[in-house]
Amino acid sequence: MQQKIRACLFDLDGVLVDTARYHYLAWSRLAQELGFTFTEKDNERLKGVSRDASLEILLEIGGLTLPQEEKLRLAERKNTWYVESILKMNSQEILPGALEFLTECRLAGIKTALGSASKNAMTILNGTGLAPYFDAIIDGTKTSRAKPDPEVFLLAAENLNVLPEDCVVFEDAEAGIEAAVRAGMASVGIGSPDILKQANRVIPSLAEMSISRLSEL
Ligand code: B16
Ligand code: MG
Repeated sequence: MQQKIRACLFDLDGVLVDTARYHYLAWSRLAQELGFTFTEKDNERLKGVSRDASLEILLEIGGLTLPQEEKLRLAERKNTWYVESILKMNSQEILPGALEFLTECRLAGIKTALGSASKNAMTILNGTGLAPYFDAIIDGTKTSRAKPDPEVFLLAAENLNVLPEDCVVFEDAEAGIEAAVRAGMASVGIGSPDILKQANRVIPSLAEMSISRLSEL
């Protein structure tokens, strides 16, 4: 894959924690209020997608067209419910293998960064105790362009003072893998090889990853 890996960049939802179910609970509650059903299958379309873009998809599913002001109000309403859920998170919700691999990276001198679309990433990192494992944290409050734009990962590399070609991205969303490719970085998909086709390698979870496996990439 590359000569030397100097940094590992991690997506949050779907890689380090599973917050998709909290997003789903909040979006489906909003859909119910608006008078339609939002299914778990529909929720798949929102993974890795920004909050505003997620609302657009939800409204499209419900066949609704609303003024911008109303959309802002609805996104805020959904976020209030979502934040209620994530404020209750603790370290037990860290996905298998994540802490072990982050620890291994740091011991090996490989830098670590978060690269998430979420504007609530700090709440999640603080609640789960993950925050101290990162040398840089780039989230939705620091970026203006959503994945598949490479901005989030390029900013992370810049913050770490590492070249893009020396980074590996860990991502569960197709748009996130595309962002890594566009950033000129290697990528490891977490999930299904049928969906994450552009990744250099796909594994079911970080429990399948280690520094020695990283060097085999
Ligand atoms: P927020 P990631 C993404 O997180 C989620 O996968 C996506 O479902 C969500 O809409 C997005 O964050 C924005 O989240 O509403 O908290 O700003 O996978 O990029 O870590
Ligand atoms: Mg994700």
